[in-house]
Amino acid sequence: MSTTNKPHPYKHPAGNFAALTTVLKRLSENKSLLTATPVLAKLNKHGGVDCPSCAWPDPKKTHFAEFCENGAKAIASETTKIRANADFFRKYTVSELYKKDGYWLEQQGRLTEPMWYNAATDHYEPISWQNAFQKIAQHLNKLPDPNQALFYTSGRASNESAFLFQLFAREYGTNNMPDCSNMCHEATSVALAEVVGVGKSTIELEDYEKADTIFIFGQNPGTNHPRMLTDLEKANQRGCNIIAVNPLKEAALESFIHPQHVTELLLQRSSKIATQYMQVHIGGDLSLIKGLIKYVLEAEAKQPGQIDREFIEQHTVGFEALKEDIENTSWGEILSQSGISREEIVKAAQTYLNSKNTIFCWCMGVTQNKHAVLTIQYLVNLALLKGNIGRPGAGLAPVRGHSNVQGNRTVGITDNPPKKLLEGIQKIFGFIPPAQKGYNTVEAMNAMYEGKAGVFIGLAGNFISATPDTAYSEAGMRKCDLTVHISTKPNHSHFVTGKEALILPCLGRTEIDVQNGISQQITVEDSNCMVHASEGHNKPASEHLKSECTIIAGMAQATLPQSKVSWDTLVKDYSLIRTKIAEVLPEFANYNQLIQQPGGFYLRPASSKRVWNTKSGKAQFTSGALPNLQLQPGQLTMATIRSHDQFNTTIYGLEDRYRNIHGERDVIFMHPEDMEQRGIQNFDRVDITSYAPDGSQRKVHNFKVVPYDIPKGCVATYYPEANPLVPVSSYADGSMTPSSKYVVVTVQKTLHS
Ligand SMILES: Nc1nc2c(c(=O)[nH]1)N[C@H]1C(S)=C(S)[C@@H](COP(=O)(O)OP(=O)(O)OC[C@H]3O[C@@H](n4cnc5c(=O)[nH]c(N)nc54)[C@H](O)[C@@H]3O)O[C@H]1N2
Ligand SMILES: Nc1nc2c(c(=O)[nH]1)N[C@H]1C(S)=C(S)[C@@H](COP(=O)(O)OP(=O)(O)OC[C@H]3O[C@@H](n4cnc5c(=O)[nH]c(N)nc54)[C@H](O)[C@@H]3O)O[C@H]1N2
Ligand code: SF4
Ligand SMILES: [Mo]
Repeated sequence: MSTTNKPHPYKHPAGNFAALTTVLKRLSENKSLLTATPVLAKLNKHGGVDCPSCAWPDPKKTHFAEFCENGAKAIASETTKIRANADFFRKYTVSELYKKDGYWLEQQGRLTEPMWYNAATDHYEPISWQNAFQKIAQHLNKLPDPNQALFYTSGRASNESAFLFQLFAREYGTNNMPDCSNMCHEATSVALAEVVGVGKSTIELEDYEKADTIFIFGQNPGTNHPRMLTDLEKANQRGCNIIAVNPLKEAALESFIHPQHVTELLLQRSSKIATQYMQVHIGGDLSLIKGLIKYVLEAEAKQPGQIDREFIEQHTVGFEALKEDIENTSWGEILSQSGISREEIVKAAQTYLNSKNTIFCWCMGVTQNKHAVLTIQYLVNLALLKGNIGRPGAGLAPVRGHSNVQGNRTVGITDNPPKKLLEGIQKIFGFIPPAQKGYNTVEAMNAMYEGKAGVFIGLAGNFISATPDTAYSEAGMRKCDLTVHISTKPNHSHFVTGKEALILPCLGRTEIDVQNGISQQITVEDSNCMVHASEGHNKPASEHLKSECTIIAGMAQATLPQSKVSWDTLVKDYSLIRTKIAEVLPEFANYNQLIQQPGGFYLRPASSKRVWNTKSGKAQFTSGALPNLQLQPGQLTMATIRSHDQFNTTIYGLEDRYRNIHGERDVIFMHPEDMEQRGIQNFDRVDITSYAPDGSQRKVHNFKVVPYDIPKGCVATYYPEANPLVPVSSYADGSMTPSSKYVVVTVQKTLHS
């Protein structure tokens, strides 16, 4: 290894005092100490606000401070005192704002009133709510085909607003409902639906207390689900094995000091997290899992009784085909594709064999990959071998991202609606919803680019920065006649306008939402299928804001004067929306009563009861060949990842503490030997070229090289800065999840003229 290009790993345990000082810094930058503190005091507690950041579940018994550093950053950001008001939009042209980065935009504060883009002046100008709704109605009613409209949703939206949004889209006549889930856990939803019947976690939070082994594939919980560290810390302390599978050494998967535990802090007493860390090659998880299964089957052949034969016989199909597939997969292929030694694989497989109850967690490192669906199905194979689904302390745990991404899908945000949803809508609302599949995110991007989409409406989210292939995404958006964004803060998508554009500012989750004189609750579903209420108490950022629900009702009423939906009645009392959800989807029976109990209620998926709603009526073992991951000489595989100071495309700050990055985001993490081979020194600047499956190339410039503990041949960059490199044509087979964690690239030193 080079002596000059040594990685500089973060030497401290995660959490620690730094978490506290960062929170104070963000509160002060947003001038939100007074507005955020009361929210934080009740965050994730009954009667308070559900954290709008990630989807990690709340414990049944909540503590004094039930939030983490990144939850606090989200609250500081939403409760900011700074305003992006009409003066702000008068000051800057849209062309100027287009050039600003995500960090700058985030610092401009909360939106305050509806704005319309005037192409003649290149400025956004105030518009009344009524005129905004009329413009949307005119554009939608002008389209020759309702399938030329796109209704995008991000997982920030509540069950209530998501339900109304899909109702509006379907009554208008389309299933074009791309959502952030398409770029996120869609591969999970598709994979699990096929093999266990439902695309959701089969475990509850308490199961972490009963597991003997927890696998964590492709997830960085210290940043993205920080309260998970508390559960992992406890698990480790009682002797549970924690096996992390991640190409990057992530500091927070190694050790942790709970920032809210005074003794831990004062004594600097850190806890270990991972008991085994496998630095898999990017894209190599499938081969690694095949290796684990191979060892398990070899051990079983030598000494029968180690796998759960009874479970396999009673509950599954496809075991013999899997056995044959594994026999035909050589150790050579497994070791070379995974980049993990046989000893390491055997160690992990032996741990698995020795443990009674195992939980399998996974996140974006697994889902954002061309062979993601098959990889997840192999994780299920591994679980099924020992009957690790549907009993305490064991199960499948896809860890969701956005706080209500799971709920949005449950209440009907999907381009591919199930029959029972359509039947329910028809029965309860008396119109025939369209049955034809709509566009997912990649299909929506293509439709825009090909000029087949006239109107884009985004309920939360930041489509342009979140989608792959930024230049392509922007070119498509600009071809629309009208683009509409329902948002809380300015983001890049607002400044990539259609011929006309609107920004409709809405209440955030922390704010009081009074309808008909009564403060309303909204509901969300967390990663473990618990549905609970959230209620804001802060004064709205501006008197002109409307709630998401009333904005959707306003658009619907203007567009569909003959609507069968009593929009006015529903948005005066959100409990009536919940009643309608329960009428359409019977699993929500007693919805309004159940959310009044602390913690809410559990939408138990059938798979957790070993009821398999699959084609065969059984859990399904899957078999499939390893992909060809052979690269051309000089090429590397690149994953695009999140820093500690961002929530998706919202950039709170420029630090990535656990990876020792400060004050910038255009960086590329590289193995020192890969640097040396290319004559690259620490912190040199490089251009990165990506290679799409169709042969096209994309380029970004001037990224700073940081030596890092990452396998040779692998590099990592931040999302969304590296999104211009992610080809729209590269996505997961079966789910069309963009391959944001598997981009083929080369790097060249930037030539300065
Ligand atoms: N603070 C904060 N919290 C968040 C978010 C945020 O942006 N900020 N985003 C939310 C959302 S929407 C989501 S979906 C989640 C995302 O949560 P994560 O999935 O944890 O996020 P990422 O940073 O995208 O990637 C996770 C990990 O995948 C690893 N990885 C990359 N390629 C591979 C691979 O081929 N195999 C394996 N095994 N690992 C790989 C990376 O090294 C990284 O540690 O977090 C949610 N929570
Ligand atoms: N290269 C690459 N691309 C990726 C990923 C990756 O790992 N790599 N990850 C993908 C994943 S997992 C996801 S989930 C997507 C995220 O994609 P999106 O969900 O589209 O993006 P966000 O950045 O979460 O959207 C943030 C915006 O939502 C608005 N907002 C915030 N709170 C509220 C609210 O309460 N109501 C309303 N109406 N608006 C609000 C704000 O204006 C903010 O700018 O990105 C995907 N893109
Ligand atoms: S773990 Fe996620 S949901 Fe919980 S407080 Fe932190 S960011 Fe919010
Ligand atoms: Mo996500």
